Amino acid sequence: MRALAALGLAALLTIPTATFAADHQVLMLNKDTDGRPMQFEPAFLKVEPGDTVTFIAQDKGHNTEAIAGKLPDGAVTWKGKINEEITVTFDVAGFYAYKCLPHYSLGMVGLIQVGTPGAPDATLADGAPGKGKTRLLELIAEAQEQ
Ligand SMILES: [Cu+2]
Repeated sequence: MRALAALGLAALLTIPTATFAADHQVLMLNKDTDGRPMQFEPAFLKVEPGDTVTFIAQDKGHNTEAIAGKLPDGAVTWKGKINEEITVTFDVAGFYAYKCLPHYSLGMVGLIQVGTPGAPDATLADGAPGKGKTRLLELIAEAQEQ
C-alpha cells in the first residue's frame, strides 16, 4: 500500500516537467536589433532540458545547423534547410554552438545553454571562420557572465 502511494506520488512529480517544457523562438535575420548584419536573435539563449527551440525564418536565405563537435556528448544534432523553420528539442545539458551555413564566416552563429552546465569553454569557437569565431567568442563571454 505504501509502495503504491509512493508510485502515485512519483507519477505526479514527473508529470509537471513534461507538461511545462517551454518552446523558445530564435529569429533568423538579415539585421538584428543592434544593427549587426546576418544574425540569430537572441544569439545566446538559456533553456531547460526538454525545452524546444523553434528557429524562425523571418528573413530569407538562412538556415540553422549544429556545428559538428560543438555539442555535448550524446546530444542530438540538427541541420535545417535554407528558409526552413525547424523545432529542435534539447534534452542533454551543456552548450550547443550552431551556425547559418551561408553566413558562418560573416558571424551568423548562436549559442544555446541547456540546464546549468557551468561556464562554457572558449574552445567552442575553435575552427570557426572569420567573424563566426569573433561572434562565438562574444557569446561564450556572455554565457560566462551568467
Ligand atoms: Cu544566414
